[in-house]
Amino acid sequence: MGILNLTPDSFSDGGRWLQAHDALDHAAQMVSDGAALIDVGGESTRPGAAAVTEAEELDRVVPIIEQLAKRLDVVISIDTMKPAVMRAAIAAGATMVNDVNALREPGAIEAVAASQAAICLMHMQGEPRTMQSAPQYQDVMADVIAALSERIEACTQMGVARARLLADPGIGFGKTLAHNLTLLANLDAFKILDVPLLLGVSRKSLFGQLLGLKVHERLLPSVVAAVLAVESGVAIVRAHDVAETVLALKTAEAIRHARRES
Ligand code: YH5
Repeated sequence: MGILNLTPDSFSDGGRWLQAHDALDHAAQMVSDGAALIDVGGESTRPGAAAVTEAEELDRVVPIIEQLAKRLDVVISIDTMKPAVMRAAIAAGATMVNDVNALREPGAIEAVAASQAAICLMHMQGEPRTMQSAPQYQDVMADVIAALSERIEACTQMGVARARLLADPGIGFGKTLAHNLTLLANLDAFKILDVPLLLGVSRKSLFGQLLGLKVHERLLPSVVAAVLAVESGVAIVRAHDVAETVLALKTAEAIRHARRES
């Protein structure tokens, strides 16, 4: 899953048309590099980032999704917490909703229930603005699995087929470095949820904390973590650097395929 960020700082400030052109070019490049999905996001969930209004987010994502759906043979995912954005994105051609808030916003389950869109339910402790202030768990594995299980049940109770759901432990969303490492080291335990897993580690702060690297220096650890995640059973990895991630995953897959016992 290639990341297409449509926040204002993400593309050149050469006006709306140039920005849209750059975004579509970037998406086409990710597909050519091997992305099977493009995750379109118009709101920032970084700690301390400015809130984006619904109108602004719709303005950013809907025209791009329409163009992507017309031009590229790829699954389009919408990364949003807002029910109105989910509805508009699905109408524009998105077939997956990726919600870091796991459809907890009032009206969010209803917004996707009538569609056939796939839904990624991500775990987050707290809310984006404050989640990194003092993350606490009794048992991070048990707590995150229980919270995701509760969201899966909330969706199925509202008539969303379990076959449409994916789960994501939410690396960096209300977690310390130790919490993130525990989750990454025990991804196989999430199989108990009985839905495919999605994971986002690309360029995240845990690599800054662990290795002292700036955002632009985090390619190698991001790719290593992606390979380990897929080896632990993760179905989809969300990545900025699609070309490098795909090469690494293809290599790991070829080696795994040659195993004698599988
Ligand atoms: C995710 O894990 N993450 S947005 C801070 C960074 C780098 C990257 C500089 N949406 C996820 O990518 N959706 C985001 O440090 C997501 N899983 C799913 N399903 C945050 C992000 C990032 C944050």
